[in-house]
Amino acid sequence: MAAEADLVVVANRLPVDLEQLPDGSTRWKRSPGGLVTALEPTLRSREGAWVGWPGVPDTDVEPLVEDGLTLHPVRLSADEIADYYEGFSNATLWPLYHDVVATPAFHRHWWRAYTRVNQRFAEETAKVAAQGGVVWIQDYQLQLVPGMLRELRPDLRIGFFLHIPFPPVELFRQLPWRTRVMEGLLGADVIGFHTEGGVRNFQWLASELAGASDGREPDTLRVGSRTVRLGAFPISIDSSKLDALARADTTVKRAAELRAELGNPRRIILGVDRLDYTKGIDVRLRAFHELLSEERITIDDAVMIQLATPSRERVEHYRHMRDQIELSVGRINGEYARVGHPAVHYLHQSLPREELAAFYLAADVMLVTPLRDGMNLVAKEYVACRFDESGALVLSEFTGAAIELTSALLVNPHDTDGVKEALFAALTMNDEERGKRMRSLRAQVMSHDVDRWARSFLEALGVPVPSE
Ligand code: ADQ
Repeated sequence: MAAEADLVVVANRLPVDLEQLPDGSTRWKRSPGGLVTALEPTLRSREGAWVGWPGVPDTDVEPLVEDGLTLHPVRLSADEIADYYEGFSNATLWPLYHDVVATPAFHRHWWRAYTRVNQRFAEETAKVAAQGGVVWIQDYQLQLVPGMLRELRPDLRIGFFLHIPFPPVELFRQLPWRTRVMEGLLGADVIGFHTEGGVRNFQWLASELAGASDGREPDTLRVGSRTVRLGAFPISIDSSKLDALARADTTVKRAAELRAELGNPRRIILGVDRLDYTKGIDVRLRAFHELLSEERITIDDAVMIQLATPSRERVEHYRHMRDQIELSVGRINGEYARVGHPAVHYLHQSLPREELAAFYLAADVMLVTPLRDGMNLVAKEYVACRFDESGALVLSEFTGAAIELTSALLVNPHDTDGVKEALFAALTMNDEERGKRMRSLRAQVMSHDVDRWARSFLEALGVPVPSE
């Protein structure tokens, strides 16, 4: 059994996936997300642990110790994945917290599974954390864990970070279990959001639903005898690593190759998303379609590439949305493509980082049009790749990123004419204006990376972080 850990990260998923091979055996595969990259050095330097589901249901897996970091798997059954994860997390909370852009479903048996699974995460974490240790819980799947863990282990310092928007007051109040969720979150010592808007919404609801009162210092709440600190901690990316990847000869060469393969159009428009109804992929296809049909552009002027990572394919709403998007792509190509020259190139695939960087570098216009998004890392990744200080970013106002990336062309994704005009402006912008905007965007993204984000949260939680 691994030693107890001073710093424990708790997330729905482990930073590695257990893969089941055809012969029934299993092996670990690393799944390097931004969060892992940001937290790994701190976790390793503090003999840290990570608690999460390994990605395969109904399987008992022993903890894995790797380089001083303990990976502690939580067992989930196939039914629990259906009810806690695909159900309550992704068909209740996800649409509710994203401004009900899809209708949330409220089912009592989903809620019961969510409670049961959160309790299991709390119990597993309680076993792993050292006396007086620090626990950092991630995201909407685990909102009850802070309160449950505090019951089990009042000695711990507990942080919680929400990666998606915290919704407006009237929307959160629709949740039948709103008080339980609020009390769960208030078990933390520090609760982090991407934006100040999230902090304000939470503050109001905490006093309304859970009787919290304002603390002595700004952005603190009194809950019984405890003080809970709230804060906006906008997440980011490993900016310098991505900048270096984009500058690599192989990436520059691949970007030129991509342009040539597309037939050297004057402009390339790019969209990159997890295939999700919050991302507004339909919005940008509509804007592009209308510019073509109004003959303001042709496919020699501009082609569009949409990269979409497969996501949540077992949830009904996602299957329907995928059909709709593929129908639109087919329709645009049917009307405007020539043989060997599609108007829209659509890849329903997840690409390696190197290839993704080449796409960012090849694209003259990046279209990021979510109806609602906690942050949106894609917008920041595009900026980090533009070491040439070129390229134009069209960005939805309803992303967390819009608060920091004010030099983008900001759009309201519900306003098709507005998106269309911004896209046209981005396609026709002069070099000087484009350069000015991109320099300002890069100044922000290169100085605010994911390491700074992790450091500022852990410092708020009272964890001294060693400098590099
Ligand atoms: P997501 O909703 O997944 O994250 P986002 O922040 O855009 O959204 O991150 C998506 C990631 O997937 C990016 O790193 C991107 O490069 C990658 N990706 C997308 N399509 C890809 C493809 N086809 N191939 C390879 N990689 C691809 C949630 C919240 C966000 C918040 C993050 C972090 O919804 O609002 O920014 O967490 O907190």
